[in-house]
Amino acid sequence: MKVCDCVAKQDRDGRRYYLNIARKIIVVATSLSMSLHLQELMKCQALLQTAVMAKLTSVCSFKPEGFRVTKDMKKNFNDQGYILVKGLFDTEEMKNLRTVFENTDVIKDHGYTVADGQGKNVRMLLWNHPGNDVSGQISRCEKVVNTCEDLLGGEVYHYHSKLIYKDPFTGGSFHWHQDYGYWYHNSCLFPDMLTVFIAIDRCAQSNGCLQILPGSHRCGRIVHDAVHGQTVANTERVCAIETVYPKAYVEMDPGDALFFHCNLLHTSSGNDSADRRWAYLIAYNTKANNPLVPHHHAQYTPLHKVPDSAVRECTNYNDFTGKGFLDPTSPDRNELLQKQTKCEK
Ligand SMILES: O=C(O)CCC(=O)C(=O)O
Repeated sequence: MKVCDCVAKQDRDGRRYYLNIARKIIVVATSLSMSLHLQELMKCQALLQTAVMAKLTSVCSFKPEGFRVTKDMKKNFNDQGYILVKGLFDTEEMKNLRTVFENTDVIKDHGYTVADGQGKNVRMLLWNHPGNDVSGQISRCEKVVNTCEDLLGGEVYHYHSKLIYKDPFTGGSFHWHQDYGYWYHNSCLFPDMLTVFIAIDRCAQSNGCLQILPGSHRCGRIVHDAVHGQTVANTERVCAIETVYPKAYVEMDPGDALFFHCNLLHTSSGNDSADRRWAYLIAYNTKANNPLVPHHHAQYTPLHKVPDSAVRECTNYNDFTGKGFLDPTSPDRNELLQKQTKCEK
């Protein structure tokens, strides 16, 4: 039997059993230097990779009238650890958000860079409170906050937000991690937290879109270590989990939003393309999970929700009062970043 046949068969007849056999055959064939055609081996590996790639199944489209989390969406979130809402923000809303980051000095004033250990740079700005500019309206608008509350089952507050900007060719990667791998150390006792990843630019495999292991949140928090300035999930564990919950690429259009559980394993590659990849990430915690000890992110602070129309109507692009940026010019910066490396995002 050809190795490829074996891989193809696993696709038809049952994912894990045949997949493991195929993997073993490749390893054994390689180690015994069997007269396996190189082409055959490569074809086999390509098939294997396609075979283990998961499809995104927890996907819905935003409908402006009375958008709420349905039973199915909640079940999908519980089973898969995420829901992808296509078109949560429209072109006009995204244009309004872009104005904040593109037409002001906010990135120059508050942005900072962390090397990813692979020759590229992760660049971001981070703030702890929503504020009143367009980005604040987004993190307080009902279609986002109500969705988080329905998914987590209780009142939420803004834990922090980030702009992550992966520049063409130089934008860095994020190693495999769970957000709760960081937040656990902030004395948040329960994994009742989530992140909303909003695509500002098209996010594709070529420019370093998010990659997730759907369902992996059910494994609970796994051990993380500090590697290359990031908090990284144990590699062997991630590999093992990947055989059970194969990887999916989360390709998104501007305005799409991924709501994902804080124990969902995720990563993203560097940007190897000429296309910018900017994303706005908002982290929410539940009121009932207020961190035991105050730290560098927000303690419970009531969130003043705004109607969805506020995002489009907002004309505040540059008054950032009260946002509490992580200050890259502060003398405490190194200490802050070290802290961040250890236990925050
Ligand atoms: O923006 C990305 O590609 C990933 C960001 C991320 O994983 C995070 O901030 O937790």
